[in-house]
Amino acid sequence: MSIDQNSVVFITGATAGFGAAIARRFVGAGARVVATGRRKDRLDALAAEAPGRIYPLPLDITDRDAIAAAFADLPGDFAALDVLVNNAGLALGLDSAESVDLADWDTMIATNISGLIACTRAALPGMIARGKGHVINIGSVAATNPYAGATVYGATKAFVAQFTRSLKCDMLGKAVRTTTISPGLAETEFSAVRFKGDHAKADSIYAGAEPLQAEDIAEAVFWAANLPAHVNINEIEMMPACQAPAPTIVKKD
Ligand code: NDP
Ligand code: 8X3
Repeated sequence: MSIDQNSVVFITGATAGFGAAIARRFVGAGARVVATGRRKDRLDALAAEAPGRIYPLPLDITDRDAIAAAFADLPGDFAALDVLVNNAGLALGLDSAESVDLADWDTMIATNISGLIACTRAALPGMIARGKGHVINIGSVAATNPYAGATVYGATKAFVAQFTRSLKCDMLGKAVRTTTISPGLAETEFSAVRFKGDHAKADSIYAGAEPLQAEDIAEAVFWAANLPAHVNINEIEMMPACQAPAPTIVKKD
């Protein structure tokens, strides 16, 4: 469907990284955006960039009741959602499975899986009733490329990819498209979150590399959304040129 001034896009995690860039990309094409996330000051600052086009809506997607209320109470101009971008998510730590803090695993599952499915469930009935919609989920190359310390993070993203594929089956004949965008190394606040504010450690992830930027992911999301309604992009996997899929590993001696 073509994205224009009549389009409404709901984005989770629009306070930073991909989500903020995705919001700017859609607003740049004339769309109205519901920008959500927990940090209200960031949402307000984003909304000030395009008065009247961005509705700042504080939302913690681990809160089921808050999700239901958020989708039910959208103001008129922002209520008829054409696109839901399930972007909010995180990785916590790189600890080995036997010593990981279970609370970190729980938080990743609550956000990357439970939050994403609840937002999807909330958006679908309206999209189906209006005869158009698109659910775009942010996955990760970690879904298919395992690495040490990403047991649960990678598994949550594998869930996202399979959920998106299965959702397409449910949506056949209902005019709702589903897409997974699976990025690799991208420079955002992701690593600072993963390392719990240790910016030196976070910066070392990107040092000497030329990672993807949030705008690269935003462009892919926008492209998939802006294609004609009969075209469904199932999945886009994208990496920076300096990254390659992981080889299998063999431990010797
Ligand atoms: P950032 O840390 O820069 O942004 C993450 C966003 O998620 C923030 O806006 C944050 O908002 C939001 N968020 C986190 N938890 C919650 C919550 N409980 N409720 C609502 N919003 C929440 O990271 P990225 O932009 O890089 O990450 C975006 C997505 O992309 C994630 O799903 C991540 O897993 C995925 N990804 C990232 C890659 C990378 O290398 N950067 C690569 C592949 C995938 P707030 O804190 O204000 O709530
Ligand atoms: C984020 C990319 O490789 O750090 O999903 O897991 S990676």
